[in-house]
Amino acid sequence: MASWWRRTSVISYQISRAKVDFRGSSTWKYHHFQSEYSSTSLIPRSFPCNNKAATLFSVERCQSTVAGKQLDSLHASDNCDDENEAMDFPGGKVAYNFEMKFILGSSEKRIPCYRLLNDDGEPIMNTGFVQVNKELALKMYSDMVTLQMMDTLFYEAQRQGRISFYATSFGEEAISIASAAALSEDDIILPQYREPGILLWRGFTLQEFANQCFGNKADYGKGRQMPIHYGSRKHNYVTISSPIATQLPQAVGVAYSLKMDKKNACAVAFTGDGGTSEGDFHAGLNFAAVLEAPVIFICRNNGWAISTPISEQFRSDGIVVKGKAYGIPSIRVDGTDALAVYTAIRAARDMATSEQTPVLVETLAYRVGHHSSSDDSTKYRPLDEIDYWKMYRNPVNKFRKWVETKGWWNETDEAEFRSSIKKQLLQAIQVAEKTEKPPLTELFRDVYDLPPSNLAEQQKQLWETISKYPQDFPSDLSLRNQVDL
Ligand SMILES: Cc1ncc(C[n+]2csc(CCOP(=O)(O)OP(=O)(O)O)c2C)c(N)n1
Ligand SMILES: [Mg+2]
Repeated sequence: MASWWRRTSVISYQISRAKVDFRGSSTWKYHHFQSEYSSTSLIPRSFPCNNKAATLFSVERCQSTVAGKQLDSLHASDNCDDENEAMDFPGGKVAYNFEMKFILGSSEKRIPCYRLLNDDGEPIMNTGFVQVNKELALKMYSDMVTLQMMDTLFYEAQRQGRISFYATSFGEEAISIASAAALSEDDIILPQYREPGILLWRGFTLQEFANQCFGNKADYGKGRQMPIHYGSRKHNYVTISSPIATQLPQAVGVAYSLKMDKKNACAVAFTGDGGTSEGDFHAGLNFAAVLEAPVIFICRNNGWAISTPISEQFRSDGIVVKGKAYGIPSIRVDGTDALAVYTAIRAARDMATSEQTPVLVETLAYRVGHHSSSDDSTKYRPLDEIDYWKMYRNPVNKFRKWVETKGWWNETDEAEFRSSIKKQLLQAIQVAEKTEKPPLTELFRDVYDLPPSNLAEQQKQLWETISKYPQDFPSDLSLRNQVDL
């Protein structure tokens, strides 16, 4: 083939692959490109080269990067077809088209949604899924019930003014619980905020949840975060940060680090549909694809970002199609179907770890609760829509029907379990509420090595205010351990 660069005979890629030791133990390969350009006028103006200049690109990457493969295929295409049929271009050959055709912004047929159970919890015939044994199924079911009950009681505690804020997972319980069941505990979770089910699955106790929400001295965040901003090093669960989508590019860094250390683990980043409108979502997916980072992006499409419906969020067919744009394998799953989520996340994890690739999973499950305790969703969406999802597409009821049909659970088990969890929750709330708040000095610690003068000034002002108006502050506020900043 007389390809574009061959015809000009001006660019020669010298690709040498050398084995190098990267950080001592692991053997890596890297591409070393040298491009030499002549001064011929046939070089397209846009091509970034200097006359006769030898430009050296040295890119250090794992052997199997997409860029490497693309360059290989570009080389291999030397021997093929007519230059009139296809353009050799960095990234691969592109066929010519003589009919002007715009790619449509949307297709009539939407990407289908993978599911295994129908709305009555009955398995759909002829669908294969990873077998879930009794022990696993019951842990999945009982954790979903626990999560639902925790949400109910903590939400009530917020309405009673005992905690300042809360957000429930109602309608989306299957997503976090079934994902957790499918993952390894070594996988590092970077949550958005509606995924406490993962922590619950991994053994974070009801007392630990309550301590965080009450911001007492047993809270690992020392009471400095809003309620529900959990984090646990022990459980590989990165502390939630309020700004939406910041966790997504961070997850790629985590995944890339796991890749460099050759760990059999992946990063798992959650986002909501609203989070996908942030630049961080796009930067994260693109970085992940290019770096072949083992990260699973799980987008909980629940139809709403507070009061913004998805019709005002994007005009694409949801989120799943965006994976393709970034070169990431993607799937859409029924988020109310615990078995489908479990099966899909198991497969996504296998791909991510064995093929070292990012994967995008879009789950569809309506946000049945209000956005948070600061929201009243009946102001912007119809009640019957909420009721429909609550009654007929309830992930917990659906999974219960399945475990009951299997003969693994019955009415008595249900009643006993709920009563036991309710007692544990009430106890956890009482203990957390009675536990002393962290010393106020903690407010000023852990951020700066040497605290700046404005922080010292703020601390001084706070002490003065509390001394002057003690009646306006909780009596258990501890000023002990006050330190000079
Ligand atoms: C960068 C940023 N912008 C705005 C907000 C305010 N905010 C908090 S939650 C939220 C909606 C997020 O919706 P979505 O990602 O769909 O998650 P969901 O609440 O539906 O689970 C917004 C806009 C924020 N926290 N951070
Ligand atoms: Mg949403």
